[in-house]
Amino acid sequence: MRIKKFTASNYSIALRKVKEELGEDALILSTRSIKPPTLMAGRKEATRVEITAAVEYAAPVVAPPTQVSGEHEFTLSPEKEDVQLKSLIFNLLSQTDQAQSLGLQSHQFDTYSRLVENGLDEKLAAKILQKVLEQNPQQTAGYDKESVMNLMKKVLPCKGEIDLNGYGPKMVAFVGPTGVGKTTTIAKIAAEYALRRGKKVALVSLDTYRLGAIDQLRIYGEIMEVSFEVAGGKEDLRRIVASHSDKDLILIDTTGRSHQDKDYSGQLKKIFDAVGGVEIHLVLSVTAQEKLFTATYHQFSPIGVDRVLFTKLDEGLSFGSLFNFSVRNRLPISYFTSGQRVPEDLEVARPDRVISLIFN
Ligand SMILES: Nc1nc2c(ncn2[C@@H]2O[C@H](COP(=O)(O)OP(=O)(O)OP(=O)(O)O)[C@@H](O)[C@H]2O)c(=O)[nH]1
Ligand SMILES: [Mg+2]
Repeated sequence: MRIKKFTASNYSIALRKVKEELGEDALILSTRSIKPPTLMAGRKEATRVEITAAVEYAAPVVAPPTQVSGEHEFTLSPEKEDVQLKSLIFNLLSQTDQAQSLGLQSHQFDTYSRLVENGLDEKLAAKILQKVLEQNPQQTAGYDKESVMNLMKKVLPCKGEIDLNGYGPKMVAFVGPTGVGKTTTIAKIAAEYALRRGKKVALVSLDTYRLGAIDQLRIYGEIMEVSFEVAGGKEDLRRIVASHSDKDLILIDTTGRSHQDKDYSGQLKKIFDAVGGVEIHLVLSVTAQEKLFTATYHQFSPIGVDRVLFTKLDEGLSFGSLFNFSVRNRLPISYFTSGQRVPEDLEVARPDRVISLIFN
């Protein structure tokens, strides 16, 4: 095993040096940026990057090693190799926490960086790249991105639009934190089914908690000429559902609550259990942190969350969290919303869209 550090003004150049000297099979152990220590003669010195790479003895070494300033080479004696290497890798890992040490090859580094920069979990990104490599060990940089995109599309669960039962009303409830866009999204979905597809739709609000919340959905109902009802509890909901047995779709709005409100999902569960067969869509805004996605999912999981719906794509900055969350929890995505316009800013979730959000 030969290990060497390469420094350059940017990652592409450093990576090119790695490939030129250690070959395509070089293993990236770590990367880091090196900040200049001082301002030199009034001119700001540029930040440099350092890549530590390794290659097996047998791997093709394209050019003989040249000692360029800032590059250090060290070869380990075979006897001590294992112990020293493990300790070296351990140190590098604890210093840099770079997922390249998870076995990625140099030509995968660009794709890996892009995924991680866009919020994909480092371990998940490394796993995907490793899988791609396993499937096609001969691959080179040119094919890398495309294979990764294809694999990501395959693993991302999307269930598409609400599937009507065909018999009796399909009931769908939307739960989630405050202000993520539950009510607005319901109005968009109601418009899609009632106005565009000519289906019979009823709107029900369980949101008696917040002043004005009922009016918000009531007004949408009036504009669309769709029935609107308010349910104060499970008896109300049972009665309302029975009186709308002719409908194709009943959309149920709920009050947004903080993830810290542990009792809330228990209360909702009792209400939904009273009618049975309610499909639950967890509504999350992509502007929130991934930690909040997880906390909210735990909050509502006692009800039995069936789908996740992501709002405010138009305000999102990175979309890897959306992929991480859906893949980790195997929770299919139903819709995306990307603006405040009703009904325009609604789309059925497709893996292609997520992948392009992450890569572009
Ligand atoms: N930019 C953007 N804003 C949105 C989107 N969806 C909803 N909003 C806005 O987010 C705000 C809150 O929307 P609501 O539908 O009231 O959210 P909610 O989840 O019902 O809120 P609570 O009932 O208070 O929990 C409104 O100003 C909406 O117009 C979206 O996709 N993008
Ligand atoms: Mg609301």
